[in-house]
Amino acid sequence: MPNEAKDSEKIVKTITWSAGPGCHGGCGVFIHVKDGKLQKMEGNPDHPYNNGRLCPRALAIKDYIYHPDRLRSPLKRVGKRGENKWEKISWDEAYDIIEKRMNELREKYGAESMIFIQGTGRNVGGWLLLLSYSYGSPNWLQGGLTGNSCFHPRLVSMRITQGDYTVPDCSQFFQERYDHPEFVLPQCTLIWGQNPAATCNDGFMAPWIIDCMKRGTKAIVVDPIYTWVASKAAIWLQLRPGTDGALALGLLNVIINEGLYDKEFVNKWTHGFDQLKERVQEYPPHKVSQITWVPKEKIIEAARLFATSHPASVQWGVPVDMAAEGAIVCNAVIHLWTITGNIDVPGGMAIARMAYDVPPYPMSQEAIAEYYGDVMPPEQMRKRIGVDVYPMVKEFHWRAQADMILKAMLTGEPYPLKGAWIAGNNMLVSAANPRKYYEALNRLEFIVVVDLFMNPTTVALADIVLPAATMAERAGIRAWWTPLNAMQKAIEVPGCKPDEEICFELARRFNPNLKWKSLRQLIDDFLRPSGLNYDQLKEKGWVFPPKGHPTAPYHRHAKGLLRKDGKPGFNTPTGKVELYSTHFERWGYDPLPYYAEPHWSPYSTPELAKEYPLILSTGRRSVLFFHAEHRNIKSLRELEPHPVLEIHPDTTHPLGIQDGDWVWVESPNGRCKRKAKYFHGIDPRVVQTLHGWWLPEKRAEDLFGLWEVNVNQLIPDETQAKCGFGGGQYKSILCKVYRAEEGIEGIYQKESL
Ligand SMILES: Nc1nc2c(c(=O)[nH]1)N[C@H]1C(S)=C(S)[C@@H](COP(=O)(O)OP(=O)(O)OC[C@H]3O[C@@H](n4cnc5c(=O)[nH]c(N)nc54)[C@H](O)[C@@H]3O)O[C@H]1N2
Ligand SMILES: Nc1nc2c(c(=O)[nH]1)N[C@H]1C(S)=C(S)[C@@H](COP(=O)(O)OP(=O)(O)OC[C@H]3O[C@@H](n4cnc5c(=O)[nH]c(N)nc54)[C@H](O)[C@@H]3O)O[C@H]1N2
Ligand SMILES: [Mo]
Repeated sequence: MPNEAKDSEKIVKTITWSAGPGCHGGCGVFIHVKDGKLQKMEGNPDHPYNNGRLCPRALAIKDYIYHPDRLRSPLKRVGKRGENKWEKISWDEAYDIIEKRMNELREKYGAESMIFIQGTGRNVGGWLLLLSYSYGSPNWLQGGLTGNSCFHPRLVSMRITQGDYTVPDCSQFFQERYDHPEFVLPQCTLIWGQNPAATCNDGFMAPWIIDCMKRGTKAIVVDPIYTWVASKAAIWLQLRPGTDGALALGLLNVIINEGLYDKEFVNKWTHGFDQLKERVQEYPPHKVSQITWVPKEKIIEAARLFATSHPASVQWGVPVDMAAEGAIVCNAVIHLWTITGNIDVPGGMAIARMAYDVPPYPMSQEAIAEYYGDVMPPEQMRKRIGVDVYPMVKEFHWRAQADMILKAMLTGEPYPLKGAWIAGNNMLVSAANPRKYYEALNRLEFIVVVDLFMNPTTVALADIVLPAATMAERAGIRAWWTPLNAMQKAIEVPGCKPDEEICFELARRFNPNLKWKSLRQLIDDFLRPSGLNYDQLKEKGWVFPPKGHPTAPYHRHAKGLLRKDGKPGFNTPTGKVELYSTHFERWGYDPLPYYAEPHWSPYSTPELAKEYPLILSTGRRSVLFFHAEHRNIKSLRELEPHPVLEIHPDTTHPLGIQDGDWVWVESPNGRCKRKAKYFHGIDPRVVQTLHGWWLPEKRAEDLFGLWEVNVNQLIPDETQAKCGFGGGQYKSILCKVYRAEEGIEGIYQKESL
């Protein structure tokens, strides 16, 4: 019957976020459903975020959702940890066990003994916050990331120096995008340690940069690798990994000494220019060239192009955070766009606030107090690990400090930790020094892991595993900058539940006085500032804040739209962008930017460099994988079946290594296997490899070959910056490379498909 067939088919309009593509993005999509099953997902051409485009991971979503290995029932461990022996249990049973065990921990050791660990910015963190606060623990964090070295150094540095977060303006604040009359095309974009061909990071769709370049924006690329975008750039600055701070100070030196800065903006809206001018004299181009290996002439040329282009912007990536003293490097880069007058102007660095101030989850101490203030008493909040050591953690952040959590698990200081909830974080793959995490987490009495597949972390550590849902199985909202979107549920996969349902159910059990009686009530409450409820938003799909709204661009500092007191200026103590940071001064830190060498380098540890002569940068993203995800999706894996090491032929020849040979890559911290891949676009003194490798095709009992392929074993932990933000040495360590006698047994063979 044609009608019946039609009734069983539908097209659901939603956006992507989290499991499936895995990413931070918010691409508009149509999900085609037949008989309750997803048939395909395609880009929505009207959605202003992606305008119809999708990445290979989004296009492979059907293989992900209906993967035969997907978890479809809660599991209780019955063997020893790591033995991979499980019993299927019902959701009610799982909730009861969790409630009982976590209540025991709370009574015996205090709620703070339980830590709540998320991975990167998926649609998980906010729900974890709800759960941890309802249970009574302030120890919510992104696990394994030494120095919180992703996004948060940039986020916190921007809040401290300029009072707000900024992003390159690529017309993303308007439905009409590039055609909007107020938008101005950037003349130049400095693409700093970001690879737009592979990654969309932090609520920003990287192809927007390419859109602008196609329309005439010139690019300056700061990258040790000759990437696709470097090949299209006006200038490519091939720096030594980890020397970003020196390069930023060198560029500032040229711009200031040649008088190329925006004098009017600097005079009116910045604080401490004279002190900055004095500081950058320590970084003349010839000295910066020695540090960074970038020719002096190129530094000068880039500084001139950036400063004389109006408007101009900076699209930066995670290597900046991961430099030694990452937060300080962030400050130096912020000063580049500040002194050239590019803040809050069309085509420059647009101030990005959550659309309508609707948070995906509260992202400041004030917002947390507003939403959860009556959930957790202040004396409990003060137990958050890190607040008494790092003023930036106390005043400008809301999570526990990751390195101190690791230490606490191992030493019991400042107090013992006894349990962990891990959601959306394959820690044994993604953490720095994972063997230490393995030892530390194994000491905990009770661990719940919420994930979609078995992986090294679930097998090695979980006592209870809960099967999570993909983006297609979830309803909710998303406002990571703009627009404000409704997410709609298209399908259900029996046995799986979304993080929000799991966390809400347990939050209710741990705190019967929770002010929201249902998830819908909570979402409607979060949506309040927009004047819409969920049903109304769903009807519209997405909405932009209107012109003149404090969360819409431009020139808000001049109009008094940024500060709570309504005065013109930026949301900082001086009301200006602080080139000389009054907060840093108050905390006893250097208020001006400076350069610090990587933890290990040919210059900071010359003795070590004799044995480990190569510089290793890890974790350049592949468009096919999201961190440790997607190695089990055949259509993606067959395009990149093996973990490779990008290495210059001049480096391999003396070592007797040929293209395609298996090699060991080793640092003082550990070693892993890689397949050598000749690459001429890299300095012969540098090698690079992807992180995130584990081998789903291998035995779970062997943790899926984890200790053979995980490059994070080479990376030291506790290299955090002085202020606690930045310094994870993922992008610049020392290593040596030598032939491996054997490859990896049982590794995926493209030919055997
Ligand atoms: N497909 C995909 N997308 C992702 C992710 C993923 O795993 N897969 N991960 C997401 C997450 S959490 C993040 S943080 C972002 C990260 O994405 P990005 O911020 O783009 O960071 P990376 O891909 O690590 O590195 C970007 C570029 O920096 C270069 N680089 C390496 N070392 C250095 C250095 O020391 N200095 C400089 N200036 N450049 C360097 C690399 O060669 C690379 O081309 O991507 C997000 N998006
Ligand atoms: N060597 C090296 N290591 C790095 C980096 C690097 O550049 N180099 N980058 C670091 C950075 S920037 C980051 S942000 C971290 C990221 O590290 P993580 O965020 O820990 O990333 P994954 O290791 O992929 O773990 C994600 C897990 O979450 C599950 N998952 C996905 N979506 C959902 C969901 O919606 N709900 C739940 N419950 N689970 C979900 C996936 O199946 C997967 O097992 O890695 C860091 N590690
Ligand atoms: Mo990240």
